[in-house]
Amino acid sequence: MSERPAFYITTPIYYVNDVPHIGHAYTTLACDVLARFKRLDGYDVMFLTGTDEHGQKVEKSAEKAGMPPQEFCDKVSARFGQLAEAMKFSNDQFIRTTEPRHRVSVQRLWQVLEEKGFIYEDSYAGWYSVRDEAFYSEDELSEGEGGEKQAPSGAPVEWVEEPSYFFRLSAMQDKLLELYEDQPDFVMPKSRLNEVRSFVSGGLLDLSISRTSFSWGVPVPGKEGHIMYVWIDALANYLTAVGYPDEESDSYKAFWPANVHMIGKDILRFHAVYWPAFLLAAELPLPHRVFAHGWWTNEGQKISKSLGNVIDPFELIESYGLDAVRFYLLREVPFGNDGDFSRTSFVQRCNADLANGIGNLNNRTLGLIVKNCDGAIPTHNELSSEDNELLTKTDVLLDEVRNHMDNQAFHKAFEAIWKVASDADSYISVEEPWKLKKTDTERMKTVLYVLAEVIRQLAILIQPIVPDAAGRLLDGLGISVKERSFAFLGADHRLVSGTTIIKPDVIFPRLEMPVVDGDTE
Ligand code: ME8
Repeated sequence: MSERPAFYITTPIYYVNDVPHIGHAYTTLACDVLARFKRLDGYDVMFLTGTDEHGQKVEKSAEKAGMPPQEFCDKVSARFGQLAEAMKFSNDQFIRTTEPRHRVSVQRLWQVLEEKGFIYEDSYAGWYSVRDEAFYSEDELSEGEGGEKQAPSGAPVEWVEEPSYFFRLSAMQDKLLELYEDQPDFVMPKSRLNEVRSFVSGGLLDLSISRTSFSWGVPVPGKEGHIMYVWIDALANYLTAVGYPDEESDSYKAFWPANVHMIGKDILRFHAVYWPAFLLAAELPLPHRVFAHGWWTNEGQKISKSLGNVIDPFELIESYGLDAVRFYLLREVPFGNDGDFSRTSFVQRCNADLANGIGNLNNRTLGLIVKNCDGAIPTHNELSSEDNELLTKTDVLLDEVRNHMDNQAFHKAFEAIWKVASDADSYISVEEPWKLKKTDTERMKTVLYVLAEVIRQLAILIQPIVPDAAGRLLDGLGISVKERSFAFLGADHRLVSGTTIIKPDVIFPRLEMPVVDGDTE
């Protein structure tokens, strides 16, 4: 087994009822940035994503597409695989709930819950939403515009009556409340923890965990006609991927329990109530954290297929380039809050922080080195207090960024990094190395050395966010691949004078403002 500390991070597994959109890309991107960050910081990372392929919603979508469910799942799941490639997600696994290993795992989990006395047979009579794949009690429903009943999410509900097995969720109330008390970081952000706590404090009903009115799911072991409720099936994917039910396997021992289950706020109850309840009942260790991020709207509107305003991540990458997409999504909105996607803010943000920011800094610095220092990292003379100040800010950046990343405060991590980039910009404006060529070449060399060193460290730090651009920056400075981990940050590893540099082509292209209806220009 690895000597390095382990870090296990998961995305929700996405329903294959529809093609991926920006919301799916967002969650997986957040995990990817964290996974890449942890790898560079010396961790043995397991980063899991995948697709949720059973249940009524998927069965109905397959029917609508006129395809057998498995064939339909194969087709849509492949599209999520393509998204992972296009976004350069570095996931270690892509799990599908129709895989045989998953059937073994979730059936075993069921048996354990049954052996421990948490499952009993009865029948369900109540409301169900296929879109949410969720049961709702009468008092959770509201009336839609036409007087029809609807779920809190706005999804339609239908009355269901069928034989069903139940999980004794009601018995878990106290244990769950204890969990939220003892492990206050179990649910983040804090506002979400309060939401969960108040839901659980209100009392829990037992949960229907098998269905009999359709057949697209994992069969309940030994109970003919019952398939598992899609959420017990789906949640168990996090265990399957690391080897459950083989609790002695290296990967289970290394990676379970998960460090972070990243989700959107829509599926908080499933992850922060049902999932720990299943695990507590099965006497399995609990994950350290469930982080529920906010919701994207598109130019102020809910993103939905019926409104025709779904943002296609493939199109965005095509239009703006991958680095810009990755940067914008995590920089624009404080992670955890809701966010509104707008092409204008996209272009403004990327031009200000990427093209004008780090891109311009690199362009100016390497341009001057090529022109005035024979294309090699210059030697520096004695450092001034301004030089030392900027270098020290850079040297201590990792600690601050790490702290933000450990709290999934991506926007704060980015802010800290870009603050140093902007300090470097102020430094170059004050020092004016282009003028020093004529007056003091030794000082010019020192200033350019300091700037190149700051760029080296910034480039190492932004690898998780904009991997392509960071790679080009580091190539330009002649930094070998093995010198790109965080172990090479700080004052112990400086740029080696004399290293040949290559001024790269544009690192962050300037983006065109979108043409808005009514614009005359
Ligand atoms: O819920 N803004 O799958 P799903 C931000 N299969 N994030 C969004 C978003 C938006 N507008 N739209 C979707 C399921 N997401 C289950 C999960 S896990 C054991 C099973 C993201 O395909 C966000 O992460 O409906 C949300 O939680 C997820 O997609 C829902 O994906």
